[in-house]
Amino acid sequence: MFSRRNFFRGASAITAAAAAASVSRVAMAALPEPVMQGTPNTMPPLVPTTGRPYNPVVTLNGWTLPWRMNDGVKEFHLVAEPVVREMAPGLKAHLWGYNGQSPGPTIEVVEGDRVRIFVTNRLPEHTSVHWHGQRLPNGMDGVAGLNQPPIQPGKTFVYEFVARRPGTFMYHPHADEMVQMAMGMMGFWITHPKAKHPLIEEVDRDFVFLLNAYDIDPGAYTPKIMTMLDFNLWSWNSRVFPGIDPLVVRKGDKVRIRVGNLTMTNHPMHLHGHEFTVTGTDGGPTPKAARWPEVTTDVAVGQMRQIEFLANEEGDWSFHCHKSHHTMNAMGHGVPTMIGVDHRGIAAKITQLVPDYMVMGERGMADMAGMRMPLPDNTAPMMSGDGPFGSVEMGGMFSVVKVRKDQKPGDYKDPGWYTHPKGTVAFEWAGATPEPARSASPGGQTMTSHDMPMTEVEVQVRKPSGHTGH
Ligand SMILES: [Cu+2]
Repeated sequence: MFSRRNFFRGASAITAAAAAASVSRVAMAALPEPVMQGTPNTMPPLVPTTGRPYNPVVTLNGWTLPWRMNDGVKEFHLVAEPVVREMAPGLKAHLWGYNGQSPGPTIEVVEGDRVRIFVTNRLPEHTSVHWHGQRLPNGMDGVAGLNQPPIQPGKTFVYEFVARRPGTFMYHPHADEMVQMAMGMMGFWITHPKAKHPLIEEVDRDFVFLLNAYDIDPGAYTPKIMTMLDFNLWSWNSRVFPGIDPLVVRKGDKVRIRVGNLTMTNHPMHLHGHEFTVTGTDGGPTPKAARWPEVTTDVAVGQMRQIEFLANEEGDWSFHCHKSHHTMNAMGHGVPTMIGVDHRGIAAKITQLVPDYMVMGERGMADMAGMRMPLPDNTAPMMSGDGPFGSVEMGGMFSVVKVRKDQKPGDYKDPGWYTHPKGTVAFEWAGATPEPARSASPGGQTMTSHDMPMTEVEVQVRKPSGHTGH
């Protein structure tokens, strides 16, 4: 149905043969050949050629791990290893991941499947894999020291269990996890229902990605692993805007987006142009009576949410984290608010002494997006992304849901920018501009004031420079 070669940008390292391979007697005792991925591009859905059928997901800037069937058992081979992940064009990070990328590949199985996962450790320290949300034997839960000895460098461990309940899950280490998750070790897991499920809708498009965050100094390549709150790269599947692919859908499609949060803070995920419902979590499908329409849903730390909507409004619709610091890249921090401070004249004088001097933020920060500042090598601009009307002034956790009526079923190719019908774009008013009405009241009068200063105090808005806690 899908042509792997011309479907998406770039070539896939996946060999279809690996997915379809059945196991010979000789190979039965051997490890499945690990399948590696060389590109951060969004790969086409991996339509199953063995095992029970299902409607596969699309991993944003990621891929699904092929498997082999071995006497009715689905066998996967994960390789934990250092990787170089392109987080956006021009920004490469030295991360730890699985099978060539961070995050690791998505694992897709069917409810009731017996699954065997070989995990080879090519990291410089021990690791383990926890299968977040799964019902499984306690000894397969992957907490090093508690459920199993750690997997030492160079060793391979085997995990085996039955995927008992359908849903949206993830995997990550439970060994030196502060370091290993800060370095990008994580992956998505989907268990598809084995038959029509009363609470699981069939959808036309099913996207998945993990929320993750890194602290990489501009010009550096390796994340700082001690950071608890003050990350400077807020990413989806270790990509930052404008490096995150659009979510391309056909008008009228039923769309599901599954999101898991492996950062250290919550992310209110916000979709423009459509309402959605949360149809499930890592705890399973949400009962119908407990669903309500939303346009933003918070994904707390360690949680997963699956949202669904009918894509019936054409256009290019923003989809992003609603924390505004999470939709910008490195350099968005430590800059004082200078709005309202008039630098005119001063900059010209300083420029005579320091030719590269630049005044930032006296009219807001939007100028930043248009500036071609001399950036250190290997840095994503703070706000960027060229849209059809100029810079989008975004970074980090931001992408676009592109709804098109002429997109073919199953086609994920980027259709380019939306062509707005005539008369449907906000435009500049050319007529007279009378004074707008303003409130005449100086403030609420519900209570009389007490102990207020005798003279009026006017405050300037300035963000605190120590910006922890966001
Ligand atoms: Cu966020």
